[in-house]
Amino acid sequence: MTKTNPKWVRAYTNIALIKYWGKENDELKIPNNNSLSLTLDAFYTDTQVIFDEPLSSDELVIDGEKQTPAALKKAQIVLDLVREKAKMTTPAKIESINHVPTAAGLASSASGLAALAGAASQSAGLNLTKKELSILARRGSGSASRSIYGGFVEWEKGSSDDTSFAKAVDDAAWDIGMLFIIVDDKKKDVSSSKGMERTVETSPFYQVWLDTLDEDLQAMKKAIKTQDAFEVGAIAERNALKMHATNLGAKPPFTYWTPGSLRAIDAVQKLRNEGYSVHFTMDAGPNVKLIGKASELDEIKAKLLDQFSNDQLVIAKPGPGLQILDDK
Ligand code: 2P0
Repeated sequence: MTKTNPKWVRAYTNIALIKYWGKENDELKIPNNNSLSLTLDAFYTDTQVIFDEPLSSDELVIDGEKQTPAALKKAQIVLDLVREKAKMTTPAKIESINHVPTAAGLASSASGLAALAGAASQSAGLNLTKKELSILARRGSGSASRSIYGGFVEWEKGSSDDTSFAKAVDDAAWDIGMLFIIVDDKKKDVSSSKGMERTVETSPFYQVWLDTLDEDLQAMKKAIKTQDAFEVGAIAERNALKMHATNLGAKPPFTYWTPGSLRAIDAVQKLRNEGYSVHFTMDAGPNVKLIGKASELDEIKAKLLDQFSNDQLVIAKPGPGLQILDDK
């Protein structure tokens, strides 16, 4: 059966302030710990899925370029789950457009897989709840579970496919935002999936990470509730440094940091010494993300232009959750 009334669906990327690092179940992508993120307005993916009988197999086209079967694999996890729910076997064509600044190298699996979960289920005629969409997106990529919602979002680890999903925590409609320092746009040597797997299996620091996670999470929720941007940043920075420390303890050790990352971190510390309410976080790559008061970010960006180019500096404000675009 062909079901096509496909619409474009938009999902925004999110950056974790309490990181997801390690899986309890690789296939189901059930994490070892809860994570908490901020959805951002600056980077997003638009996706449309067309289930089409004449196609002989699934196709993935990103920014006009047909992707390899290897790249298609992750997307097919989501497509297969949607086909199973909709009781159909029709192949699909996925078309995606990533809206990221040219130099960014930030094409994110979070926005990509969340947009795909929304677009595929919409096109198949499934009327999924946000909870169901979060579960579906999670099966594509863990962090995508959080991009279903806007503002601050917590992904509760749960213990099974049905109980591991994200929830909105706060709409972030207050003075908070992020500034990305793009120091490098090359493909990373160790993918996040491989990196977290190696760390879970071999790093003696990993258990400490897990043991102190709940304390960070509770402190973060309190800081969000009191709308304390300085404290949100301070907790996020400590949590990120701990996550990156687990990687240094792995066998063999690895790091996502580059000399450019350290230059950016140094700049953040100098800004803080000057009195700005600013901290940083980093993910499975060398780019550095500043967390601060949205109202200070233009001034901070102007100061950073001494050391970084305009293309390397991107301000992001809190963004919305998944959107169906009726008029695209
Ligand atoms: C996060 N990261 O919480 C953490 C922090 C990177 C560092 O989620 O294996 O692409 O597809 O579930 O979601 C990146 O990992 O990994 C990530 P899979 P994903 O944002």
